[in-house]
Amino acid sequence: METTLIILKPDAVQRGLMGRIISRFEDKGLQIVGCKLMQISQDLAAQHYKDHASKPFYAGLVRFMTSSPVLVMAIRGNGAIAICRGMMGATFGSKAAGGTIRGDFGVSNSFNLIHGSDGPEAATRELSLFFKSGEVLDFQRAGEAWIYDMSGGKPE
Ligand code: IDP
Ligand code: MG
Repeated sequence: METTLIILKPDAVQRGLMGRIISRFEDKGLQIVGCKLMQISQDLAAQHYKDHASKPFYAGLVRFMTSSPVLVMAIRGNGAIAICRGMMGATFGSKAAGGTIRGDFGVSNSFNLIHGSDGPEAATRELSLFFKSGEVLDFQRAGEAWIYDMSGGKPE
């Protein structure tokens, strides 16, 4: 099972889209194992987006991400990282396909509603930036046996 970091960005929170976006992940069968509303500090934004520090959009991105509260989630599932990236859609709202979160809920290229880790290394790094130990929980869901076929001993 993989765990990925998802951030519902300030535009998603301000536009009242949290519930509808969370529902998509729950409907898919992914498990929310960590969740909190928080205001991202300058320092945390800089650490989170350090790979983008030299990009022309970096200053605006940090301003946006620190401007208003965000909802951060740890989301778990078999292949959760790639599944969440697919559900998010392309980076730019103007280009994201219908059926994706960015495609269905926004048109802006910089206010694009959601962040998701782009690989296992990023997921580990980003989860540790946003969640302290003990804030990401291990628990069994009542309906787990109907989410995955476990007859082969691993989730299919
Ligand atoms: P991703 O969020 O789809 O992984 P990245 O390329 O990692 O996309 O960029 C991080 C974030 O920076 C994007 O989600 C978006 O908010 C912002 N961003 C990326 N490229 C641009 C741009 O060309 N103009 C404005 N904002 C951008
Ligand atoms: Mg990225």
